[in-house]
Amino acid sequence: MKRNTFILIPLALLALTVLPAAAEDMGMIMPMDGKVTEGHQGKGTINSVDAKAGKLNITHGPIASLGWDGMTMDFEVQDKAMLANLKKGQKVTFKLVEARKGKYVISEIAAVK
Ligand SMILES: [Cu+2]
Repeated sequence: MKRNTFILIPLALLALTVLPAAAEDMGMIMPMDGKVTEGHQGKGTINSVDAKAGKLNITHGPIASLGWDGMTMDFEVQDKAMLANLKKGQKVTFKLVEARKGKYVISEIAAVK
């Protein structure tokens, strides 16, 4: 009995120290720069920007992860501030997240140099 206790207590302490460390590691290997985070990557060209409405029209290429063909369509952005430096004719890469069932909005967007 005494022997088991000596083994179990160190094991329990080990589990308590290892588990939070593992969770922290996972956070560290998933940078928040949009490259590894969840979402669907798209590429396209801006046709128009409606900064007031938080919308833009993009002609985008196929987005394989969504099974989308290339098309021209309107997108909403998560934050209107994202549109500040974007304008017609710019080539962009963007990331889509599902805001609600079947409704995809742009969570990140950047002009391609
Ligand atoms: Cu589309």
